Amino acid sequence: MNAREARTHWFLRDRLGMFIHWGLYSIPARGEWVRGNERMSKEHYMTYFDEFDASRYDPKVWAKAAKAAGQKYAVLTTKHHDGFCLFDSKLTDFKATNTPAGRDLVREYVDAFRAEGIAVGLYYSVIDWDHEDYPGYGDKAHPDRDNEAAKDKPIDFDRYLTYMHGQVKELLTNYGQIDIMWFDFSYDNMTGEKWKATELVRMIRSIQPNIIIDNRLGGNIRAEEPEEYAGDFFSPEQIIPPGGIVDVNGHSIPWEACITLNDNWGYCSEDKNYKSAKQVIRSLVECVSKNGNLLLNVGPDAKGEMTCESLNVLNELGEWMRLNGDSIYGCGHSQLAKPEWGRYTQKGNKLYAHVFDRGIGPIYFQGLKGKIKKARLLRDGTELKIEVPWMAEEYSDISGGAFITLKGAELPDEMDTVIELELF
Ligand code: H79
Repeated sequence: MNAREARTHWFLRDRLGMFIHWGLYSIPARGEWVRGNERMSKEHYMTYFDEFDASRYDPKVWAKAAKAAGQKYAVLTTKHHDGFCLFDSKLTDFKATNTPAGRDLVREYVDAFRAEGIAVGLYYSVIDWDHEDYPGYGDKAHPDRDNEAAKDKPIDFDRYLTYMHGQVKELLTNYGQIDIMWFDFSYDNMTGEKWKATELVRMIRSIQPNIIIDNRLGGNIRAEEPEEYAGDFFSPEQIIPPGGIVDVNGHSIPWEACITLNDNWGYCSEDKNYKSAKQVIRSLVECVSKNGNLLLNVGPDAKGEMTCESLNVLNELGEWMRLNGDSIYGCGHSQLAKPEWGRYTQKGNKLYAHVFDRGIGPIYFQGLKGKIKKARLLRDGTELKIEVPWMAEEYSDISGGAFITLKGAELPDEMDTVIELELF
């Protein structure tokens, strides 16, 4: 087992995490890019700083919701692109401790999630629209991108890097063991050594030897010999990669799709385009069937509460996970071809058949004739019979396959009926 495999072992077993985007942008409630998208002035943005009170922020409630949903790890935006810090950084005044909230909100998050046994991840944006030494004018997304007044302002990017490295050091020194460092993100020439990424990653691993790091400092995690800063896992955003993620030799590498519940990461009061629990469950199954994880995002409101819509989805997800989690945790890709009625996940000799579309009649398992020792409904343990339907040989080629007949009471639940097959 190489070092990356050893570090990511728990992560690939746990499969499902909670992503949380929360910050000053939750007040205007038009998504986390509001300052950049609207080219908002610092002066205007400071009005949110002056009123941010986090009055209903209770991460113990978030942690309980995550736990009940079956989420085994979490990632919180400690600083997004706007540069505002939820933690008590000694290196800036632009932090939660100086708002009406008046406290270190990262500390409370770490304590609350750890208390529920949930692994703790920290999101940190290497992009920073607030720091005076981060390039603004001409940068494609920066609020000052076409602000003539910012055009000739000299910047000292090394000063920014010292700041950024210093904040990462604070985050990894002051809160005990941190399980995931989630950087966001490299683009164009802002990538790799532009961030002094090798130095950064060495510092991180010297403080937190077991931490896992995403692949967004740049580099090529899929290469034969990835850069030291290329990270431990690949992080596709808002997409489940069709063939999973493999390295240049075709071997699966750790990956995690980050997907938000509606169409924004940060709170957006008008965005009611939430995915259903059924979509979320099937997406999770899709990820696991390709050896991947799902990091599911919620955007709590300005006061710190998750939306009803999010909580409803998490509740339904949790109920399904409670009964069917055995087909997710510790599971991965099966060598069997994708079945026409759904997906497979597998853990050793336990094969999990996720029946999305049953239609009528028995379910057919290509290639499994004589190979199934026992079949049961995962949700309640009901034994299922393997039987050849009447006249089946005469109207289809069933060589090598097995049939399982479901009775009326065993009809699929709306989300995904899981059949556990114990193989010989
Ligand atoms: O935090 C969430 C998003 O806010 C953040 N990542 C997730 C987890 C994210 N924001 N944007 N993106 C990821 C991709 C955006 C890319 C673009 Fe651009 C922004 C394309 C054009 C503007 C920056 C400038 C990158 C390319 C040019």
